[in-house]
Formats: sequence, C-alpha cells, structure tokens
Amino acid sequence: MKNVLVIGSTGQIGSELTMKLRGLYPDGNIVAGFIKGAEPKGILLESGPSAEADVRNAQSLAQIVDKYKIDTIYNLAALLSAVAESKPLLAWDIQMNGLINILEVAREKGCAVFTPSSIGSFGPETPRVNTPQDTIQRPRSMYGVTKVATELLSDYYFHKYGTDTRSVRFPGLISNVTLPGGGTTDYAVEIYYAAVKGEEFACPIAKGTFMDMMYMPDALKAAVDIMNADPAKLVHRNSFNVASMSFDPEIIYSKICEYVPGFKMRYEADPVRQAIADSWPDKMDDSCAREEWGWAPSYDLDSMTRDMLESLRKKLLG
Ligand code: AKB
Repeated sequence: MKNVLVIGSTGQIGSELTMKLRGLYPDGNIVAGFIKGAEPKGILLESGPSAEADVRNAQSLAQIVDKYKIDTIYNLAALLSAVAESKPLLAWDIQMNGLINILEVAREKGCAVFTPSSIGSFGPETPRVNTPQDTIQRPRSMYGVTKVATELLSDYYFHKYGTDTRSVRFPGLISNVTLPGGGTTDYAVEIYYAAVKGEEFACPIAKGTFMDMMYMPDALKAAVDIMNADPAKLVHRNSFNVASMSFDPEIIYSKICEYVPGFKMRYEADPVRQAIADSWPDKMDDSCAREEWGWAPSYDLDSMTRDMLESLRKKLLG
C-alpha cells in the first residue's frame, strides 16, 4: 500500500484515516476523495492531493486511479443506519451501485479495496453474545442489507477475479475529530460532547441496550493492518468481526461521571434508532481477526473516556 484513494475522506473515519495514511506513507500519493459540498479543508486539504470522487461516477474514479497510480482504495462512502432508513433508495445507490463501480475499477486496474462492514450486518436472529465470525446475517435495516451485500460482493470479486478485497465489521466508532452523522451508535460520541459542554444529555437509546463500540485509533489500526496482513494467512476476507468494548448507556454515563461529577443524562427514546439497536448484537467474538492477522485493540472504556474528555476539552474549551 503506497498510493491510496480514500473515498469519503471528510467523513468520521476518512478525515482521520487519510491523515494517518499520509503519516505512514509520506512518499506515496494519499488522495483525499470527496463529493461536492463536503470538500476537504485545513490540514486535510493542505497535506496532500485531493480529488472529487463520487462513487456513482465510475469514469472519474478510473481517472483518479490512473493519475495517482492508486494501488489501494478505501471506500468509506455510506449513509449510516438511521439516515439510511429515511433514504433507503439513496443508501442503496451509494452503497451498492457505488460499490460495484469501485470493484470494477479495482478489477481493471489491479487495486486492493477496503469497504467496511459493520455490526449493522447482523439481525435479530443472530446470536447476540459472542456473535461468531460466521453466523446468521438477516438484518432488517436498509443499512444492514447493503452491508451484507457489500461483504458478499467483495468476496465475489476476490473469488471470481482475484481482486484483493478485505474488510472489517466495525462496531460503533467513537472519535473527537469529525462527528458521525445519522448512525444508531452516534449517542456514544454525543454524550462526551454534552459532558464537556456542561449540558444535560438526552439519550436516544434505552438503558440495557448493549452494543459493540470502538475508539477511533483502534478502528484506524484495524483498517490499516487488515490491508497489510499476509494474504496467505487469511481464511476470511469480507468481513472480520473486530471488537474492543461493549456497553449500554448506563455504563458509559457512569464512566463519564467518574471524571465529570454532576453530569446529567435523561432518556428520550428515538424509536428508529432503538429498533435498529435492538436487532444488533451485544458483543461480537473477534477471535478470527486475532488469529488470522493479529488484531488487538489498545483502548478500553476507561482509557478512551480519559482521552475523549481531554481532547474535547482542548477542542471545545481551548
Ligand atoms: C451506525 O450506527 O450506523 C454505525 C454502525 C455501527 O455501523 N455507526
């Protein structure tokens, strides 16, 4: 991996992944791909090349791949779970028509492709605790449908054409640089912003709803390590369970209160998000990722909380 196109570079994952890749591969072209209205700014714009990369325009993707001699594509273009429920056709267009464009370009030009899957690829019939790598995947949300199809299509291109597709099933991702937008797990980011701003937090997810979560530095490590893994050791490809912590709103709230005494939270149910969360696992088993490419997270809830609060205090309070 040397010359990389990050599609969706201004989003929650892309904004940090692009910078991490530029740090890791200073001699490569790490292209920040964006769509109109979400152009890169500041350090993301200034530290390397950028290009308009709409997944629905296969020709422009092929031109970027040629121009920058791209060998690896990170495809982070997606509508998250809650927003995909309100715009299912747009979610399908971006996540499926966009993906096949990327895979076709990758097949023709010989690029490796990472398109993340998610805990959203599971459904109500999936075993909830220690969810196995290979198990029932019958999601009820459009987001989940596209994630299962993404896994299958990515594996199809590998088996049929030898296209080097690999990926992980991300938990809810918690970060302090770019806010997520329209996800079911967004509450676990927003709660830290409320705590630092001294506001009461209105939690849209009910007490007792457990979901896998991960701090962004671990998610970035997973995204880089899977693409650098020895292919001979990969039994699976699309997509690996990766886990680091699982909690419900009460647990994250109590943890924040250890560092922000007096912080207040109330429950204000969001039926769309709650229905999605109720269909997702509590906690995945990620032993295949650990065995096949050495996955191991660095952060737990306590170390993430200390880092989130410190970073957000600097960012929001100066
Ligand atoms: C979402 O909540 O939609 C995402 C995810 C878990 O895939 N954060």
